[in-house]
Amino acid sequence: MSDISGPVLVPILGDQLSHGLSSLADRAPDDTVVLMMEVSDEATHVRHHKAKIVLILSAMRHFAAELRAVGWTVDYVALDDPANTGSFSDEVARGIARHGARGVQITEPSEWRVRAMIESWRESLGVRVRMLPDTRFVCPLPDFFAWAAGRRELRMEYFYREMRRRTGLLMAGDKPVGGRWNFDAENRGAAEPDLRPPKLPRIAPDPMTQAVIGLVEQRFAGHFGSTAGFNWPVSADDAERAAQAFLTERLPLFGRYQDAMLAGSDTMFHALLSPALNLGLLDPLELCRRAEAEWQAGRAPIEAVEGFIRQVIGWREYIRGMYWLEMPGLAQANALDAKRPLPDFWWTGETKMRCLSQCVRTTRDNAYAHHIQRLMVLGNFALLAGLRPNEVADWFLAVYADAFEWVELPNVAGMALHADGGRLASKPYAASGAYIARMSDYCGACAYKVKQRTGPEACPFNALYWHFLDRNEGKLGGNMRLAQPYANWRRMDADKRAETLASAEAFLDTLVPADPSWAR
Ligand code: FAD
Ligand code: DLZ
Ligand code: SF4
Repeated sequence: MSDISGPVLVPILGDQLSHGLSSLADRAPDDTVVLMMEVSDEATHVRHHKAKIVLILSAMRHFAAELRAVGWTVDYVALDDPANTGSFSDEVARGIARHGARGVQITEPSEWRVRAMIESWRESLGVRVRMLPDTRFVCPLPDFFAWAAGRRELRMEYFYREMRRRTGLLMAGDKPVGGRWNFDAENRGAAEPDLRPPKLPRIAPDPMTQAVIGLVEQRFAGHFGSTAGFNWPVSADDAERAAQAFLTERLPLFGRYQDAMLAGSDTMFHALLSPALNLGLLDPLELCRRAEAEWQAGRAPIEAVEGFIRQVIGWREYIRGMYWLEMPGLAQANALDAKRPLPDFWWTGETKMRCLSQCVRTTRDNAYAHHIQRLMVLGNFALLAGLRPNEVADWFLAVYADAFEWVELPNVAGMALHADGGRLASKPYAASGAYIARMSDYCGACAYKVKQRTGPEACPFNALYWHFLDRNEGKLGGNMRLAQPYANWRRMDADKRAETLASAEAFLDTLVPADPSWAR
């Protein structure tokens, strides 16, 4: 504890850009210095997509300006400040010295790695460090742990019902409106080739964002991704416009086409609000109340609004709880013993598999792919091909504008790869090419034939699907939800099975491992 009587230093991290942040709530401007730090360590611990770095640095600069406008003193360390040390810990130490700060107050970080760093400050900094809960979620972590305690199965659906009761969203007394908790059955519309989802409103980069684009293009030139079409909200005002456009233009069809994929639309009817939510530019509960109001006003159907609210107060909150429940083990989890290195086309996009090349392309151009592209194309391929979970997780953490480990890792290791042994999902999301053919327009113009199972022209997903089941029979053969596919596999005659496995292996042999320096 220091005997200096200077101000309290309040570091605000790049995903804590909310005016109601707990670390500011009991502070007064005359006794507080806010510290914001652009540090190279955060951009390079995995080599983030250039547009993601632009988003975070520009949003930090906009937020600092807003804080100053309402009277806070903000000490802002820019990336190109010659004295910048490049790390949170060293910048906080420098900040304490600069201001003679008597203590540090910080909202708990969203990632385990950064929490461990902050806990070490208690020893290293020589001043009091107070860490406060992050109140920007619907479910406080202690409540999630209490919900999880003693349950054998931690299924999202039951957690979600608790969140509906807690928030009162789409509730009539203690019953769900419409008599059902979940309208997912109505949300499986396939892509119709002539579907034309509305274009997103253009958020033209202002001078502050343009300056950051210049800086990032120069400092992180070798990182993956393009900044050319940068269109992410970087302030609460931008995020409000983006939310309004979603609620009025895309929410009504969000549900029906939630699982659909079209080569001509990178966004479909999705919200593209995850970066703004994860940075703190939008409040998740308020957004859900506005979605509910669209249904109440008769402007959006129940299946769309319930589907959207389920993603936000169900999946998003549940994923966060699971991250803190399962860390640090989750980062090493590999229940299916997957050993194959990440193939190079995950970075280059150069593959004849059209579904995958489309997903890598939108990822490179937009730092975005929608949920089904992430889960059923990229994730499904990684699962079936047995890619190493830590390499897949590094890739997902690096390339998406919304990727922070708390939300990326449970989705990758748990939902997509089943690397957590089924803690999060009761069965792997494994699918053959037929699923992609049904839900997208990718297969028509693909070099591979989706109806063919074996041989050089066959869709690789088909043989890989059986290869996955066969090689994991010891671990998954007893899963009741896979009983039907395993029965089909065992019924197949021996020659056909051998031909299928050989075809999968011939394909796997063609994969060229990526240069690891893409990610780290
Ligand atoms: P929409 O489809 O419009 O959904 C609305 C909102 O619901 C999203 O903005 C998001 O906040 C929330 N949401 C939906 N599904 C999930 C989910 N599974 N987990 C958490 N929140 C959810 N989401 C991230 O925010 N960051 C990630 O790093 C991330 N990595 C993922 C990796 C994989 C392998 C998978 C399968 C999913 C991942 N997701 C991640 C979840 C989901 O794909 C994205 O939240 C979504 O695609 C964001 O786009 P959107 O705003 O258009 O979402
Ligand atoms: C992702 C990221 C990047 C690229 N850069 C910064 C930065 O310069 N300064 C900052 O405060 N935050 C950055 N972030 C987000 C942090 O990684 C994120 O806030 C922590 O990981 C949360 O625990
Ligand atoms: Fe993807 Fe197979 Fe369809 Fe090609 S045929 S787009 S590889 S699912």
